[in-house]
Amino acid sequence: MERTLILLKPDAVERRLCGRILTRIEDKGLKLVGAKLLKVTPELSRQHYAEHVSKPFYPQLEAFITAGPVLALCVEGPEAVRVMRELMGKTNGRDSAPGTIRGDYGLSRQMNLIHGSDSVESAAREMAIYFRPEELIDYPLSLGSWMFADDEVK
Ligand code: IDP
Ligand code: MG
Repeated sequence: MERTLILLKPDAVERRLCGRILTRIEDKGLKLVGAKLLKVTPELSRQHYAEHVSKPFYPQLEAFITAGPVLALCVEGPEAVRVMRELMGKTNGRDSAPGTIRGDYGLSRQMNLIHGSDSVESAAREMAIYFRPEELIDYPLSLGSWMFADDEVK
């Protein structure tokens, strides 16, 4: 079972798309284990986007991600990291397939609504940035046994 860090970015909050995006995550069968509305500070942005800090587009990215609140989520499921990246679509909304979140709701490379960790290692690093361990809730879903068979989870 995997967990991944999701951010519904300031454009998603501003455009009031959080409910629709969350519905897609729930509909897929992923389980919500953490949720928090917060404002990303420049320092938090540099920590989160460490791999991009030296890139030419970083100042614009920081201005965007700190411009309003984000909804930080931690979701759990089999191969949750890859499953979420596929639900999200490609980075640029113009290149994302219809049916994906970025493909259905946007046209932008920067204002692409949602962040999802790109590997299990990134997920662990990013979850620790946004959530204290006690803010991630372990609980069984009563219909969990109807979502996938036991032998499908590594
Ligand atoms: P990802 O979110 O699909 O993993 P990354 O390449 O890791 O994409 O970029 C992180 C975020 O930085 C993107 O989601 C997008 O908001 C922003 N971004 C990426 N490339 C550019 C760019 O060339 N100009 C402006 N913003 C960008
Ligand atoms: Mg990335």
